[in-house]
Parts: sequence; structure tokens; C-alpha cells
Amino acid sequence: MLIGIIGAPNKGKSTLFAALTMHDVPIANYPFTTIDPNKGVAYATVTCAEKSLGVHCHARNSMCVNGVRMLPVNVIDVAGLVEDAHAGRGMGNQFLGDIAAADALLIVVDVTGRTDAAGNPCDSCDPADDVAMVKNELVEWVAGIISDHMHAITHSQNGLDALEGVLTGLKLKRADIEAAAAKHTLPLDKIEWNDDAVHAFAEELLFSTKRFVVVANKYDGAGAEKNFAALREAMGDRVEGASAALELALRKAAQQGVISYLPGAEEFTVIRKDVSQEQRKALDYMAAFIKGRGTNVQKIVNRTVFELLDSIVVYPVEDENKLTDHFGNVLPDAVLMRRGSTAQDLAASINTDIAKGMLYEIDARTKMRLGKTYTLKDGDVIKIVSAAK
Ligand SMILES: Nc1nc2c(ncn2[C@@H]2O[C@H](COP(=O)(O)OP(=O)(O)OP(=O)(O)O)[C@@H](O)[C@H]2O)c(=O)[nH]1
Ligand SMILES: [Mg+2]
Repeated sequence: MLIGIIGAPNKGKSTLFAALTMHDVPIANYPFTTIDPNKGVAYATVTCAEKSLGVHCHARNSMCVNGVRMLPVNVIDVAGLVEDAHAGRGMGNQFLGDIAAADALLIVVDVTGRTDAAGNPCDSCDPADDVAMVKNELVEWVAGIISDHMHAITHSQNGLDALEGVLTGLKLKRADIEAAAAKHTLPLDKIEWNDDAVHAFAEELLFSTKRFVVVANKYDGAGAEKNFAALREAMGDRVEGASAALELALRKAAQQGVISYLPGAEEFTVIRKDVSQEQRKALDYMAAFIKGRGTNVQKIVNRTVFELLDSIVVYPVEDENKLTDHFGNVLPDAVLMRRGSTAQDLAASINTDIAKGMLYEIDARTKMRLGKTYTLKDGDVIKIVSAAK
């Protein structure tokens, strides 16, 4: 699973990336700080199954802190996107290729309205303009890829195959392409679309396959609440307020042993005794800000993974009685699966041989035998019985 962070320049994309991954990346108050993409791992969090099973887990493929399972999710942060990037402005839009495989996109805007759509200082800009610009540039980018290959697609033996080939980077299913074309009654037997048709198709394809959250970042800044309300009014609850800078500061303070803070929490405890007066002031400010709401950064990741991408968490084990792998680790693995996945899909995600040799599986909670086509449920603890070892 891959989450892409996009947006106009200077909105806090890399700050969000740094908060999520704890990678030390360049962050600065001017446009185009990021040139090459930053790639890292963020964590979606759930209550670990250890609680309901009354055991202590020994997490291997993920982490478990205070009963909270942290499941790795890939994340990528790219350069700022500007209007007419598709015509080569700013950093252009070629870098969108890096983000094309993302399952979901976080569109980061500056909810204070203090930066314009090009990332320069502004007294009162409308963050909604940034969202429109980013979406438009994404459509232009996909449309551009198709248009560049239209001649070859039109003249190929099988136009649909050719179109699918051109769009492989987007990580789509053929059915997605067919559905987007059908929506605009575009023929797929002979693909000879004009520019309008290409744009309509690109827009349909993008917004039917990629999930979006608008991150109204810098929520700690002046003017945030008013702009946030307007964004919500215009775009609904896909807009989430956030303060990436505060989340980053809190996670760093926790990493340095100054405070005890869990991502998503609405409070923290100061554990270092010798904090300076200046530090104390900053900590008090952050404590007041997160009280009753948090920074919202962790919630955005969780919402993206579990709600927008409709994921569930499944725990594969080798011993259904002890709930362990063959080294004796309790609930070693927690795996993110799309809702609707079967036991066979789970086996395939572990190992192709195990999947091929799969005979049946056992629900470790009930000890019931299940079939290969069993649809996984959130929190399932599953032993796969396979002819392959
Ligand atoms: N007040 C406030 N400032 C923030 C927040 N997040 C980021 N910033 C500031 O916004 C500026 C831009 O941050 P970056 O993370 O470099 O922004 P970016 O979108 O990656 O910028 P480019 O790479 O240039 O496109 C920096 O000065 C950050 O400290 C936030 O939540 N609150
Ligand atoms: Mg950046």
C-alpha cells in the first residue's frame, strides 16, 4: 500500500512526511524545497488483537506499543505542483510518475491562506484554489500521457491493450479503464478520442480509482478555523485539519526522551526533568493545542488506510493454539488486507508456494476449519494449512 503526498509548494508536505516517517528531510519556508521524492514508511494504528485474546504479542513485521499495533504503509512526498506544471512550469509534472502507483493521495493545502498556489507569501489566499489546481494538474498529466500515445493506440491491433500499457504506472485494473470509458460512452474497439474525450476519461479514471484526502495543514496558524470551515462547506468531510509541524515536534520530543507521546494522542507527559524555560513554553503551547483534538496527523493516516482504502487487519499464525509462529513469537504478524479479501489472498500475500499448496485454514479464535474462499474479517487470527512448508 502506498500513500502519496502532493500539493502546491510550501504547504508542509515534507513536514507531514517527516512527522509520519521520522526521516530527516529538508523543510523550509520557500517553494521547491523538495526536488527529488522522499520515500519512507508511515504506520497505521489499531488496537492489537493481543487485548481481546488475553496474550502478550511479540510483533515482528510491525510494531506494538502499549497495545497499539503499528502497521507499516509506504509513503512518498514529491516536489510542489504549480499551475501549468503540465506545460513545464515549476518543477513540471514528470515527477508525478513517482506517485502514480499510490493507492491514495493526501492533497496538502495551507489552511491559513498565507501562501498562494505557487507557494509564495500571501495575505489571504483561498486554499480551495490549491485543491482545484492540483486536481487539474493531475488530470492534465494523465491526459497528456494518453494524448502523447494516441496515434500508436489508434493504430495498434488492440487499442485497449495499448491504452492499458500506456497507463501501467497508475496501477489500475483493466476493469477500471473499461468503466471510465463506459461512463463517457467512449468506444474501446477503435480508440480515436479527441482532446475533450481524453480529458473526460482521464478525470473519470483518476477520481474513480485514487482515493483523496485534503489535508488542511498549518491548522495551528492564524485564520485556520475560518478557512477550514469554508473548505468543509465546499468539499465535505474529505477535508481534514492537521498540524504536521506540531506532530513532528511532538514525535521528535518523544524520540529525544523529553516527553512521552503516542501518535494520535491528545495529551503527553513531560518525562525529562531538566527542560529549559523556552522548551517548557513550547511544550505548554503544544499541550494546549492538542487537548481534545490532537494534531490529527495519525487520524488522517488511519482514515486513509481503514476507511478510504477499506483495509482490515489479519493476524496469520502457524500454531492456532499458542497463536505463534514456529519460533514461538505470539501474534508475530499483522497484515493489512483489502476488505473482501479471501483466505487464499492472505496466503498469496505471505508466499506463493504456501498459496499454491493451500488446503484449508483454521480460525484461531474459534478453532473452526474454514474454506479457501472464506472472506476475511477484521481482526481474524488465521492458521493457513498448506502442503507447502
Ligand atoms: N505553522 C505551521 N507551519 C507549518 C506546518 N507544516 C509545515 N509548516 C511550515 O511550512 C513551511 C513549508 O514546509 P515544507 O514541509 O518544506 O513544505 P513542502 O510542501 O514540502 O514544500 P516544497 O517541498 O517546497 O513543495 C516550513 O516553514 C514549515 O515549517 C504546520 O503544521 N504549521
Ligand atoms: Mg517538500
